Amino acid sequence: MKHDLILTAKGHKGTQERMEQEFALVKLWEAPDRAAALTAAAPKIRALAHTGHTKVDAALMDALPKLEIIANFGVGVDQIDLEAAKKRNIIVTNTANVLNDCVADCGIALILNTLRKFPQADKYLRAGRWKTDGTYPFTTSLGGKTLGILGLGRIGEEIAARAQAFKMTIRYHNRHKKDVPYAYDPDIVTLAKNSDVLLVITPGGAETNKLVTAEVLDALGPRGYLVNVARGSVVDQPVLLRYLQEKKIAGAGLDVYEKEPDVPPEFFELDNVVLLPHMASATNETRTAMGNLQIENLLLHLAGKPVKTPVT
Ligand code: NAP
Ligand code: 8YV
Repeated sequence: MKHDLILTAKGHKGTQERMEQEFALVKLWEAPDRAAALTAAAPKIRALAHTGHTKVDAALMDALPKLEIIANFGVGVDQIDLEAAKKRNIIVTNTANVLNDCVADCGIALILNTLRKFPQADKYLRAGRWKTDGTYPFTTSLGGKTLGILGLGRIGEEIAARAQAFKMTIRYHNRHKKDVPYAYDPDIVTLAKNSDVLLVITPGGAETNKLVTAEVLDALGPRGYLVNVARGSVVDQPVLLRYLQEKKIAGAGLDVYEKEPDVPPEFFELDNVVLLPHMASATNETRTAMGNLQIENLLLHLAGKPVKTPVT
């Protein structure tokens, strides 16, 4: 007999197809009356699969009193009320590690594209300006520059490994110093002061809300670059926009924003920013691996076994 599973939103196609085979699936987003669908499902639902960036809050957990596990599609769980889950003894799992390589690749691509301005140069050529205006203006090299990583965790360490191949020097700041061969800065302003590129890859949520302030960007300075592959919430976005407009920092590369998918159109007018639509883990291989891990965690728990990637 198939286990019951509630899925909160439409997500990765292959993962949903597998879920349809493995479970008796309740598709919450398709229900014309969400509250009625929850009431109908509540007596049988022990497991919930979440995808996307909508909230999984205490009210949703209370609507499903038999809930034992929330399995997230993604490593970041800032949209899930972890305190509320803990109080109700609900296990939360994420998709840690299987996306490290792709997200790290994206971080490096943003560093490369932001400093070298390849997307802007591509636009320049397509607009016929090579012929009319001559060669594209010189850009900035990576080799010999210092990369400051804010959040040297699983993904941060992969970014550090790759950046060294580009002959960058690595520094970092975490709340806790690690046993790694990189210089540690005790606070973010010092890290920014010591870096040519400041790359953010912490979790999102209340604890990291607007860690990157005007003071941090001042420390980075007019020759410094900001790259954010973490969450939009970690950076003070209106301040960042103003600093880019006023050229108080040299440039930025962004994969994440404060209110996705809304990106303030003022960013589109700037030549010193490279913008991606939150796609760091979005390859066929990695999204399939994320879905498989999400399902593995659900099946393990429902078979009475320990899950593979719990959020602690
Ligand atoms: P992780 O292994 O838990 O690493 C997070 C790092 O951030 C840790 O080293 C942690 O060290 C540090 N950190 C946490 N809070 C901090 C704070 N207040 N100040 C300074 N450092 C802090 O997580 P991960 O697997 O590398 O993933 C990191 C995040 O990347 C995810 O949570 C997610 O938000 C984001 N992400 C984005 C994408 C995307 O598509 N753009 C994809 C995947 C992940 P301490 O605990 O010592 O502070
Ligand atoms: C995905 C992510 O965009 O893992 C994360 O934290 O941000 C990305 O991998 C997202 O989780 C898909 O819902």
